[in-house]
Amino acid sequence: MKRRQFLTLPLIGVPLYFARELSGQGREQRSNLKVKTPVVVSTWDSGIKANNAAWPILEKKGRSLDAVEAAGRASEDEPSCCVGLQAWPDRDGRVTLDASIMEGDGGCGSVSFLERIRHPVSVARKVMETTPHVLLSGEGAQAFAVANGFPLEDGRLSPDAEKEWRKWLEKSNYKPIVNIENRSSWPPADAGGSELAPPYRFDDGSFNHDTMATVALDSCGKMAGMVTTSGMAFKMRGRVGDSPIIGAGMFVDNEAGAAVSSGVGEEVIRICGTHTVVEQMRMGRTPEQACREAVRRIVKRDPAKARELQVGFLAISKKGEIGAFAVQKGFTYSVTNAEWPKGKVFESKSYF
Ligand code: SD4
Repeated sequence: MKRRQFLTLPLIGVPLYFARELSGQGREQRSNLKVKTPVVVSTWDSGIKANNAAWPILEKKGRSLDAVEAAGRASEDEPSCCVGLQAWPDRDGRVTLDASIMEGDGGCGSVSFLERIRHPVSVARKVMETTPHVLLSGEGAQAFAVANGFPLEDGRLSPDAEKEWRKWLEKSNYKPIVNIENRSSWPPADAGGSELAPPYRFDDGSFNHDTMATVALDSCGKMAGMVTTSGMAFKMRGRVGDSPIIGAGMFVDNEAGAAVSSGVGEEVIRICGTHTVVEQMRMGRTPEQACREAVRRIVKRDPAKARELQVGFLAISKKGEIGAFAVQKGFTYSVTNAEWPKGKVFESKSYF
């Protein structure tokens, strides 16, 4: 089942135990989960599949960097609303992808606004390993990918994405407002019902939307992380979220820990989300406490807005403790190691 379908099945008539699963409730919650290493941890229930691609590498004492890249590629191959070329597009009907990858020694690479390339996470790794830069974007990122042997795919939407985009178009009235940054009210009174930002929730109440992010700690004690996403569905063309921004959507430091985020990227960028989480762990906080502090900063900035959006942080300390915290209920993560070789899903605690 696709992630979006999983999150949006109608609740009427669904047995109670299943309804609880839909919101993520009913999953085990653990505050201080100390696990055997090596270990790989990914966002959401679908993280199990990502972990399945990473675990054989870690199990054979492979590198965390190879493991997280394999997790990203598996997610990018999987049809879903939210990752890879089959995902839902921007408001102009084009799929634009963001991805990043980082090692615990500070090596990192990312791509943003990348079109028609199937494996952005691998392009991000190429940026890291073969250029003096950290982030390549748009046409330049695409040209770099093609020059490095990544095939240029056709730009057609998947049938599911086409359907959802056309449905969204029926209601949206895309009319950018001049100087919107200077308006004090949100949405501006003269917006005339236009959709100024991607919807934080879809009509069925489910949140927009699910990034895949993975962190791994290998048998040498080295950490790596990756994030791969199509960003918020129906975003403004050119919009880039937190996922390719090092320290926002993902941050890794072997001396402290690693963290990733999923949710409304603008909120994460504003507080340098995952860098905040890792610095909190460096100061002695547990991963859950560190994630909670980042969430607290998001909620404090605008409590009313925070009620309407989702952000989840997931972190692992250098000691192999795992923790998460989210603005809303329903943020889950998948853990795979020798104890749970097929993976186990946990639910994070939340502010609301
Ligand atoms: C973004 N954080 O582009 C990403 C989107 C996302 O679940 O899903 N998150 O803002």
